[in-house]
Amino acid sequence: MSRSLDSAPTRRRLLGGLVGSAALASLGAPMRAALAQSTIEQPFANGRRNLVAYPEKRPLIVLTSRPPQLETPFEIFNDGLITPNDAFFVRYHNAGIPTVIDADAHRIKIFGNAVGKPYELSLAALRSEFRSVELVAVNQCSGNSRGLFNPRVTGGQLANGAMGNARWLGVPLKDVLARAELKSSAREVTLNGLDFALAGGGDFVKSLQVNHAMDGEVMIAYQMNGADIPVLNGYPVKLVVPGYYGTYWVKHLSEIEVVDQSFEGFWMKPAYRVPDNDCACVDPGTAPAATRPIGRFNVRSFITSIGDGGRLPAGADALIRGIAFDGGQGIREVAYSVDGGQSWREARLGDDLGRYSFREFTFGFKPTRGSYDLRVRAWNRSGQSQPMEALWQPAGYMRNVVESVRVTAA
Ligand SMILES: Nc1nc2c(c(=O)[nH]1)N[C@H]1C(S)=C(S)[C@@H](COP(=O)(O)O)O[C@H]1N2
Ligand SMILES: [Mo]
Repeated sequence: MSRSLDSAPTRRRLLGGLVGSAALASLGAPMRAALAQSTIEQPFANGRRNLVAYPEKRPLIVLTSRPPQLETPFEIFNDGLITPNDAFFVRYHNAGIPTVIDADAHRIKIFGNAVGKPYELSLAALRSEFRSVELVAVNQCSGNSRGLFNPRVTGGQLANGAMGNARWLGVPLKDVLARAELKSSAREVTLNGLDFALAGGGDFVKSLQVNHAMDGEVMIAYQMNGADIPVLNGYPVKLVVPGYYGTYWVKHLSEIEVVDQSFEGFWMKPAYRVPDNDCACVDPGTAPAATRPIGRFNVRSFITSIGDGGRLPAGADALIRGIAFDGGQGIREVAYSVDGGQSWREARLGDDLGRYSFREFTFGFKPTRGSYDLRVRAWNRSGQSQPMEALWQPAGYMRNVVESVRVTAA
């Protein structure tokens, strides 16, 4: 089965003009009006951003239009623990994104010098010849919150919306690799998708250590929240690497090459590396002595029910809600403070959708008139937590400081 973005039932097609400046002409009057009128103020980097509805998406914050890079407006995280497909953020590196995807014709090639039996896998075979698994997991861009770095760093000036939590259905990568009969020399598994570089930078190819690729959790997903994966999020199949930064979650997956040496393509080195020390950080303005590929998420927590500058009624009980997550240990505790971190109490945790999922927390308090500095801080099951002061690194990755939400009760 193939699907179409312009809702014709046979093929999935991204509007030809989507990624160019000609795009706006093809977006139609309502969308042009939305572009003209709908903006959002971010608290950094010449804060005004456009909200535009791309195919299969509701209006999202535009970072770049070619290729599309879209951020989820933060209020949406208060609607529920699962991020809707049409609100999920979009990140691409290269302008050569696929505009027509025929799922029937799509093949995933499994090959390489460390494979005994190379083969090509159709989606029909992926769905019918392998056991499927389901998992709720957060995808988060390495550069989520980069725009909040101080001192500032170059790169997409994101607020906190380059993340999302979805229920993924797919097949363990391990089973797909096993059919190719890996040789004992297998060292890394490289992953490539249909998109390509139009100028510089090189094709976006990522790599995992073979034991990670074979851990049984890394998955080739063909559904997201019970539906086809939106084209902009990787239709018809994307790699899901639970607990790891989004850079490994290769979209439109089409080539899996198993190799007997270390893969050092541009997007593994020099891109997407962090200081090779415990905090993955350096003194502001300095460069790390050594780096390693970025890995698992650190611990984060966010208040979602009210934002910085928000108002609460004085003298009434306020229920504050938020989300916490980590790289896969699972959240053990969330503490909250209403006085800027001087005193802390324990928040209530909500439903557990699995250790890779957002975890809800709530707490109540009754403000009198005045201002409050709300903070939340999470711990995972191995005792890792969030720093009280922001850490810094030159690429602007892995921000996880305890954030401050200043509200007024009146
Ligand atoms: N094919 C392809 N896959 C990709 C990328 C890309 O540029 N091309 N970017 C990666 C990065 S850095 C991120 S953060 C995630 C974002 O996933 P999403 O666009 O579905 O939210 O996709 C990853 N997979
Ligand atoms: Mo990313």
